[in-house]
Amino acid sequence: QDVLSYRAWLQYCPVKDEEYKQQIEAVLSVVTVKETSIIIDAALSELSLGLKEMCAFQPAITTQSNQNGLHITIEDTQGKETFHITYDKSQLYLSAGDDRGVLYGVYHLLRQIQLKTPLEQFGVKEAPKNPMRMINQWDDMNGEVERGYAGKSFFYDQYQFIKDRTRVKDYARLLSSTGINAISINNVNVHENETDLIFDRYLADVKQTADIFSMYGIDLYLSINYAAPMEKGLTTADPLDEDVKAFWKDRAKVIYDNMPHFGGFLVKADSENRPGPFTYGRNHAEGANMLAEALAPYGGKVIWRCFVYNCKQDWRDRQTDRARAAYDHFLPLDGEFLDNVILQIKNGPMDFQVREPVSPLIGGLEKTNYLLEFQIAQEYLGQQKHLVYLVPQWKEVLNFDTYQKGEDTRVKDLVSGKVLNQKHSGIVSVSNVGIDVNWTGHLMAQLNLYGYGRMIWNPDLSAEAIALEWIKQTFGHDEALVQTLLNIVIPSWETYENYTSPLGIGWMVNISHHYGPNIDGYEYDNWGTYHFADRDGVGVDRTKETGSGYSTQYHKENFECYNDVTTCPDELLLFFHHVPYTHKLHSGKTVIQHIYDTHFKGVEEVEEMIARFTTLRTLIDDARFESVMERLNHQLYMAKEWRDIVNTYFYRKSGIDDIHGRKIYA
Ligand code: GCW
Repeated sequence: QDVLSYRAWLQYCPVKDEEYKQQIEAVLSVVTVKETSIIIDAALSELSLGLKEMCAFQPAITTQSNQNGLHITIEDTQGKETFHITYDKSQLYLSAGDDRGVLYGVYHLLRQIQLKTPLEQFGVKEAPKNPMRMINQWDDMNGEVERGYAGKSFFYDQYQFIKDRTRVKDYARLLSSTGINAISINNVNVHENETDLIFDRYLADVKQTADIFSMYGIDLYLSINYAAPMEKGLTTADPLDEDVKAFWKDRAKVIYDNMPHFGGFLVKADSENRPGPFTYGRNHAEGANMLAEALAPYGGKVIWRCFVYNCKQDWRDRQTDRARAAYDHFLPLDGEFLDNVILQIKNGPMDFQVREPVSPLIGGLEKTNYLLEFQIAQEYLGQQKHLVYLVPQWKEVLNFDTYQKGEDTRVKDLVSGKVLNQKHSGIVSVSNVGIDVNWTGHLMAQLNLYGYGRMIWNPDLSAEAIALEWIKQTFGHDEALVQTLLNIVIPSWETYENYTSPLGIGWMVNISHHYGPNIDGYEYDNWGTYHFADRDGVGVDRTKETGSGYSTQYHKENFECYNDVTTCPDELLLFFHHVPYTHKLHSGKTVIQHIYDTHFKGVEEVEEMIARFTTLRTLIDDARFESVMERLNHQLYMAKEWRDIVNTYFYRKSGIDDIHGRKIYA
């Protein structure tokens, strides 16, 4: 059963329907393809593997076009990474824009067979919505994964690359099957040893890894240490210093001489104690452009993170608002970045909380390339011990209307480059994998990895459609099973929100490891993450008139909506306003009653999740069933902890009873 967990959604289980199998064999036993490339080779071996496993035959690959079967062609005019499949009189035609398009087309065919789609419905025309579809690993070379909840790294151990690269290759297969085309392989926090990834010590290993990923159409990037020149003997890392510029130009040459297909650098600078241009009195455009100039001759890119804020804020300081930081730092630099610099912007202004407004930088920047950053790892969302399906959350972000160019200027169209015509654009996310056999610790967290790739390929796929695909490929087609699992995953984000921090306020977690409830965990610390609960009320005033003015970073329509306590959506109320516990929500409930109700409800929903999952005992193999069940039981235990701690905390602050008289530990 470990095999099933390991294979994730590429299980290629034997097709039992004989008739279907024969139909597949009739059209796929011969594959005609004239072009070759390493990517096409990878696509063909994946096709052979899939067909062998599912239908017990292997296709004959030929260059002769007068054969029956699958015909693969490349039409440059079609656009990069696109594919077009037609089915006609027992012939299949796959015409692709380039070899990546061939790979994605082949994965599409394999997915359809796994989904038992009738051949007549194989026809499709696909183009990815987002040009860059990236994954960030937060793996350290000592073998740890920062915010890793699925065991250690399968890239590194004890400051060496792990020699057996099977895992890396299978990861590349999983990612490319969902359309991912870029990856950074080390943590954005670059420590001493990782600084050497761009030096002789590790370059050969990096190249070997890059070669594996490029077979699957995935460009490799490295996170770099902005102070690397100083680790290597220079006295400064000042981006305007000539020796520093020469240092990076020399590094770029060495890297690209070794790896012409290298993607570029990912940089976390002046963020959470990492070095950056601020140390030298330079701004972030100066800092990023210097690197961009070094990489430009080779077509390399600099991905520059906007997660810049004062992490040493004193809780006594009521002026500074962390939520404002990214916009305040980067909006004034709009238009100053070179065209191979791409900013990377977290989806919210804080840090991957269960509920945040959309970062106003998206919708703010006009003349800058950028990527939207999500986190698949559930750092603040139950750390892959809780079942939380993230696609519904991400889709809310993508569908958010920024009003940048008037009504209907949605995030999904901005980040895809469609509205502003940036040279580079797309979406990136922090990975959730580790060396655990099932990749993600919680088996159900595989859905978030799968869903991320599918959603950024096509943001108009519904969360249900994506989950359905994953469930069938992972657990099979039994109708009761499929429906039950769908009913479990779809509301799970809301359930998690119900039993954790209410109404958009966020945090309330234990310090540093971020797991489990601790309402005042961050309240009297630095880091800028406060809820300001007192005996009368709770929430952060971010309005223009009396608060931090964060609300003014949005365009008029959103500004007015958020800034006014009467129009601010309930789910974000405490993010924008400090209100009394007796404040009435749009739902008609008071804030305090909402807190009690959602917390009791959240626990009940987890109980229901367990009841539903229990009905699947005979429909899922024991190993996978038990592993999920164990985590669900833990989730229930934690949900109760959250419920009781949150309810007790706010009861003690407010002294207001639950109108339903349920048990609160006064
Ligand atoms: O959320 C914080 C995490 C850090 C992380 C940082 C970041 C890699 O707690 O672990 O560092 O975000 O995104 O840089």
